[in-house]
Amino acid sequence: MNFSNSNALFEKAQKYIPGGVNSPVRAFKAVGGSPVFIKSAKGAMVYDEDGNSFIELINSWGPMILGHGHELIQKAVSDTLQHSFSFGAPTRREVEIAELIVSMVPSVEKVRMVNSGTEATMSAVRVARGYTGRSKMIKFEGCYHGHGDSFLIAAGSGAVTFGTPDSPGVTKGVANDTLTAPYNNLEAVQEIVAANKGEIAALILEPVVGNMGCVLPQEGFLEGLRKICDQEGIVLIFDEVMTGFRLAKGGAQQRFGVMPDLTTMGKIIGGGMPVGAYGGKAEIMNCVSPAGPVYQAGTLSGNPIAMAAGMTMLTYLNEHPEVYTILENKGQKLVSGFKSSAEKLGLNYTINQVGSMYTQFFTQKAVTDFPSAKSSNLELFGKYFHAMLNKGIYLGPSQFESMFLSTALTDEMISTVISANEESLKEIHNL
Ligand code: HOZ
Repeated sequence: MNFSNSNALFEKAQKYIPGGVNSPVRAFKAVGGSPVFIKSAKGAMVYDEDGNSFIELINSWGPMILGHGHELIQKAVSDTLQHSFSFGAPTRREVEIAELIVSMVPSVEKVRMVNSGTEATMSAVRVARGYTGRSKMIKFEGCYHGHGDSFLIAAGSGAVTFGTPDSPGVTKGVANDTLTAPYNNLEAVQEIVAANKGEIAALILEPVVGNMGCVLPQEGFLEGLRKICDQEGIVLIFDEVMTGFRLAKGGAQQRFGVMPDLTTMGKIIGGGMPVGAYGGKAEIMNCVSPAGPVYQAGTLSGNPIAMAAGMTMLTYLNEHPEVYTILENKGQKLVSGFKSSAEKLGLNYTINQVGSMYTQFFTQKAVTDFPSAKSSNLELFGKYFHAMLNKGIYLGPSQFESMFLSTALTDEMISTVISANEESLKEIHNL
């Protein structure tokens, strides 16, 4: 494949943009080589600046659950454009989307719209602190909750592959208030809570992790956390930026039947536009200004164009619950194809999958937490990534990411991906 236009753009980009990209994972540092510059996308296909086309499995890291350029969302956006772009004043659609979110996400009674998942998590923790009058927070090693200062401690996603999980610029004071526990380890959480009795405001986690690759909660883990939080008066926050509206209409909380106090949302909620949200129990959300004293605001929050895209996306998902069965089947079909190939080739890599999220880890260990995710052979992953790219399959350019499938991925495309995977495995293992 020829990538000369992408390479030239990257060369120029590095002159004007730090590292040549507006979000680190895109730079391909974790897999080597130079990033592909995307020109357009439709359905499950993306097209680059050199005229190459790819079946893609990241869907903008989650939002495009119905595939790219969905007609209904395009129409909603273009109709709304006729009425101008931003008012900085309340609109009817903000009320409608809030009502819809409350009806879809089981634990959410009130919701505030923001502009990204990062804003949502920063705000949710602030509210938890305001509500409890406590300062400390527990997060899990390898979970990523955006780039707010207090979350960049043992963070997953791009922060892992750049080898600086504790980012310079985060003060010791902030870092001291973030306590970290190993994922899927209830005992460790109990110990931290006991050692910091009465001081912990919030416990935040990805109920299914997407940011150390896809890692599932073990039986009883979420329930155990709920119990600890109830006993200790800690606000339990599920970061459902990735899992929300993806693993079920009501997200991971619906799928696993465990209710958090607060939920952070993003990605699908904006239909591809920059949107985030946080919501939860009315008693806690009533602390948010102007109802309460915890300040949080935004000129572009509830932006009409973004709300139109999000409302159309959520309405579609709400009215078409079969989407989740379709996605479940696609996920299972793809992963069982991968597993048969591995068996045929005498390989034994761990594949974690739940619904339309999956990661193939280049390790034989069961991946249940950050150390096991990090036992993956990253050099091999880089080779695999490029082998797949050259066969027209665009994956997330890091071992520590989940793939996200869309309804636009056809059975024929799934077969193509399975064959490309088998060929790529042969290639990287000289089989
Ligand atoms: N941090 C995102 C994935 N976990 C990547 C966002 C992007 O580069 O678009």
